[in-house]
Amino acid sequence: MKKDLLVIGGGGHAKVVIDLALRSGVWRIAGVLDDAPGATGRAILGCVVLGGTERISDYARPGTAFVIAIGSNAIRERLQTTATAAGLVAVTLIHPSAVLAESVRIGNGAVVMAGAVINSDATIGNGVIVNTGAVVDHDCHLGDYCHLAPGATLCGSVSVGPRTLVGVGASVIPGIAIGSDCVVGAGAAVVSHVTSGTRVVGVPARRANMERASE
Ligand code: JB2
Repeated sequence: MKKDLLVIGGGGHAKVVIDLALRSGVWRIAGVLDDAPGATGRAILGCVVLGGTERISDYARPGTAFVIAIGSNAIRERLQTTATAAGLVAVTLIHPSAVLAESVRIGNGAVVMAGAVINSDATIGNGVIVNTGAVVDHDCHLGDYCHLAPGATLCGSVSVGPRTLVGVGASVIPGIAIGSDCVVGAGAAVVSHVTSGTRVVGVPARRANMERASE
């Protein structure tokens, strides 16, 4: 029998997460919660937005499975922390076409999208997004609520701090440490360590203004 899954967030990322959950054959979408004005009653891939997160206790009992389907690392962290504190259980979703080595350890509420590859002894934190076609090589560590955007590549033994975004198509050479709350710009080639709270762009990647952060 399929199990109920509550999806929190109702934008573009939610479409991908809902497809992933349904594809597993394990989950039935119990509903979507989204705080956007006017979202209630809308359907996303046939799944109805029940209301906003302020009404989470109306829709979920302790033990209810949920996933945060929002790309913003900070919002995903806040909502996963709140829902977990309320007794809900964050589930991890892995697309059947993703390839994960047996020794990979992966946290609660993480999602691994189609075509991603995660190699031996990599550790993936809670609430992480390993997006479509991203590569995480051996011994990498992704801190909680990171987002590895589509096509990003981490070579071996790279560490990425909590809430850091590695942008679409970016590459990171082996052994690099990227701090927390960083942004690595789209297509960047990271060849030296990145201090927490900074944004780097370009080839080779250099420090830039945080205000222009984007995937
Ligand atoms: O506090 C919140 C909240 N803040 C934003 N609570 C709840 N329940 N929902 C919240 N949201 C909702 O997240 C917004 O109402 C909106 O429905 C959704 C964000 O949608 P958007 O399509 O703007 O972004 P996304 O997070 O679904 O997707 C982004 O990240 C993905 C990883 C996009 O950049 C995608 O292109 C990207 N693939």
